[in-house]
Amino acid sequence: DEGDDASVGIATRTRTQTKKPTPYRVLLLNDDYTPMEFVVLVLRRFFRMSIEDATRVMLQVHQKGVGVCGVFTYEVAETKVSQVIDFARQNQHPLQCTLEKA
Ligand code: TYC
Repeated sequence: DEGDDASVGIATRTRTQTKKPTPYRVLLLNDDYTPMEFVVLVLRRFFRMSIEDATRVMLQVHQKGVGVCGVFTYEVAETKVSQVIDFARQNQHPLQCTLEKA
């Protein structure tokens, strides 16, 4: 009867959805010195964009000051930011990249 180990159940709840990670936007920032073609190369190399998409995002950053490269998990977003900044530094460009909660 109730109280015996054999007859006392354990309450459980089933979650239908698995937990989704918080998305983060990777942003590219404008500056006066980085060549436009280098920014397009960065968008193609690290964000796998077509020439058309890369050119559109580069021009948006150039005109508005900031643009979205993509949305990723925190870990992936952080890696992209580091890769872009390292690559820009290696090429003596001041290009800056950052992330924000989407
Ligand atoms: N403003 C730069 C120029 O006129 C081009 C540029 C675009 C730089 C986007 C950075 O994230 C950037 N050469």
